[in-house]
Amino acid sequence: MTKKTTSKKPTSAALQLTAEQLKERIVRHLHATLGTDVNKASPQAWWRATCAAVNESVFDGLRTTQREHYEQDTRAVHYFSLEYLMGRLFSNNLHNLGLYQPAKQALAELGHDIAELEDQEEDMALGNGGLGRLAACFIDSLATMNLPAVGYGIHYEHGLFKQDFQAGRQIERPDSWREYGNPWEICRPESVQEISVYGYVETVYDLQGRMKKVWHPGRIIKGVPWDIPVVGYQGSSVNVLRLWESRASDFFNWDVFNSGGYIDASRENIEAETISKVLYPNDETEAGKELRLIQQYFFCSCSLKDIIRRYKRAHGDNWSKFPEQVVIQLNDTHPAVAIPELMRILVDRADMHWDEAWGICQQVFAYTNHTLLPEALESWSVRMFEKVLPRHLEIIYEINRRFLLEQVDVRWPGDNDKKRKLSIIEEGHEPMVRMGHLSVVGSFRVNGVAEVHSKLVQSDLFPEMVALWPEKFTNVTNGVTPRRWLKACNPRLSSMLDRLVGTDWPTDLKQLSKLAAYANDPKVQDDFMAIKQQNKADLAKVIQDLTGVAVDPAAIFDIQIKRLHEYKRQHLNLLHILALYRRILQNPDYDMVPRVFIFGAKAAPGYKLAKEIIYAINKVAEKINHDKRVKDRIKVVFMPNYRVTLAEKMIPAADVSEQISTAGKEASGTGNMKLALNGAITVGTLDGANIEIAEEVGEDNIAIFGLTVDEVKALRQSGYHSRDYYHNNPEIKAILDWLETDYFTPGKPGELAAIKHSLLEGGDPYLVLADFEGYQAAQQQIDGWYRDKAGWAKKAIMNTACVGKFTSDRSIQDYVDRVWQLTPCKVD
Ligand code: TH1
Repeated sequence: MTKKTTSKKPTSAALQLTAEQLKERIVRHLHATLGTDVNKASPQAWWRATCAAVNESVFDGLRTTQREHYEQDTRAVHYFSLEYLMGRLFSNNLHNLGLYQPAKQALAELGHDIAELEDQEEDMALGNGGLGRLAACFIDSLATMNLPAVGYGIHYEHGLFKQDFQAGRQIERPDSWREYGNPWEICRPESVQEISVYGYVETVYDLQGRMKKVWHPGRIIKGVPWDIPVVGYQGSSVNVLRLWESRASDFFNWDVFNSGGYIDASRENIEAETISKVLYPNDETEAGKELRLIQQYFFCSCSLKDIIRRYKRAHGDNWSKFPEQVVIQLNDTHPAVAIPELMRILVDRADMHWDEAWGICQQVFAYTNHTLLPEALESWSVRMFEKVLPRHLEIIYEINRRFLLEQVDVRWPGDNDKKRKLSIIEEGHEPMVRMGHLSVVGSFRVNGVAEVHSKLVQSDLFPEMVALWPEKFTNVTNGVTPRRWLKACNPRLSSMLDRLVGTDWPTDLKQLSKLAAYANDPKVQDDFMAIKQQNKADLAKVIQDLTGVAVDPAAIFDIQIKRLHEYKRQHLNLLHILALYRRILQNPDYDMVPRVFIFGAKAAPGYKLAKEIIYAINKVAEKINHDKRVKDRIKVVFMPNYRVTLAEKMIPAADVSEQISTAGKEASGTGNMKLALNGAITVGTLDGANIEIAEEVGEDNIAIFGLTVDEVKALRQSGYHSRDYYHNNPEIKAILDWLETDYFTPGKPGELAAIKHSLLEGGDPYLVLADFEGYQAAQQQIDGWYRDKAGWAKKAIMNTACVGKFTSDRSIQDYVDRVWQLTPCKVD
């Protein structure tokens, strides 16, 4: 059981605001903040004036919360993440403040549609996918549960690229989310930090003859903090997301500037500003680029200094309480350089003994692993590390030396294989720093993000570390915030739930289980499916607008939304679509429930095959959508520029949720939770959190298929030959051969051949062909289920009813209990 840490009753003054008062505020800001007038204000100005009106309440909450945390001198969690995928904040903040309805009314009375104003906001897309969106859900839950927390990250000038399709191919355009300023952020010049990079280390001796290391940096960079208030649900705390922007240090440039080096000075400016210029667009691939390491170090160093400044304000130079007050959660290994940085600050700057400093570090850091994919496991060449952070490399060597001597050699005396495997430094032609190893050694807790994933982290990734420190390892299954992913994005279903299970579900999602009692009730079934139908009609309009394709809301809406990656197997989905299409061509009366296959996915700009898969889906879509013989039984649409805002429109309209990764590859998934919560039925493998979703909803309410983790391992061990499936299954053979013809790309045969080649010559690394048969059977099952209207409604209702476990409030409570040991701090 999770303890309840949220307040039930609205407490904030904001909640008592009337539409009339809001109107006054909006018009006042239109005049005083925007410098315009009701008669000539643009929708953009109206939106900004409304944001300013809302901010009066937000800032109230922020001040109160910060005062309370200061006075209570609370222990706080500091979430370190290179990514925060926030999406829009307008309706989120209104909902959480209980101001959505009053604002809607106020704007209507002023002649404006709130939905139109919502569209004025750019998505804040400072993340790639699941990992960044998880961080956003977590800070929402932290504020809602009144837990003292600060999110730290980078204030990227350009978030994730925007995606267009040109002749079916992905084109990237830069994202400029704050080109004209962002109403939610506050610059805090008073909290600027300076950080160093490059240079060399000098060994000196003090008067007592003690050796000291002095780092002479080659470059100093300024970090400017931008605070984004994070509004808890129903007038609870307002926490902060603090994002650092890099600037050239004034101090460093003046002498160059004054000696006539204007150009040199501006080059240094440009280089310094490059650090926070753009988010790396790779999801789960590590590129090893110097700028990425500097980004990581920049935000970790700024954030640590910020934490220490705040700690010293309360405790002076007495470090003994530091581990009681501060816990730092590392969102994957991306911020792992914070570990040697804290050591440097304590040992070099605060003159602390190594052992004492290391004792503090090991009580402060906790590490979340989000992936087992080898290409995502970060390692930095020692050479580059030494160039960028020479002192930190020395510190890592010392951490490693002591670890190998005091832990590994004590446990496995003289075992050099163990030392080689466990060393933070990977030896070889190009020696590397392994950030995963560093994170485990430097943290007091390590968690995976779903039960099966946490088991694999322990058995496959770090088995020896588990032998050394079994109590370090734990699991925290991911979750999503029901405020954004049900209440705000699906208002129709939300009102129905309010009526049936009461209004506590947004902060107590297990309340949804009361819905199960109605699963067989014909009236509830009709209402539930009528809402789904309306949401589908809304999405159909969006599809028409964005792609020009007309789709029928009566068809099954089958949705796969996630980053494009071979392991997520969008191409398995494509092969099944091709199989259906071929069956229709071979048998014009082929009986199937009409289905709309809807994709949303961005490919990393340098990921060739991912881009080929997008192209193939677009070309196949074009052909099928125009083929009269299909008689609208299949439509295929690829939504351009998939992002949080589009997800909010797609998820409430989904009948079927595609979660079809190769077992063992998707650490958790979180889209799977959002879709099930909104009444979609999962077609999925026994991978990541799908396994736990299946446990919750029961096998009647989910279509599971495919190899299990153990079967995948066994098949690989016995030797997987994808060609056997090609030769033994005529449907597979026909489909793959089809892709090589010019059927989908007239006059250009071979344009879609990359998929076939990766599955055959490439050896099919993600076992697409091995799972094809099971997948098509699961899809057949879905088709059968959908024909029974009442039966389908029951399954859909059961999905919503049974996924209460997957609220991010439960994840956060698990972190509190298993990792952070925090107590809520009530704010009135
Ligand atoms: C994702 C995982 O793939 C996904 O399964 C999980 O639900 C999500 O994290 C949240 O835990 C990851 N995203 C990234 C992004 C980068 C590197 C590693 C991962 S793992 C850049």
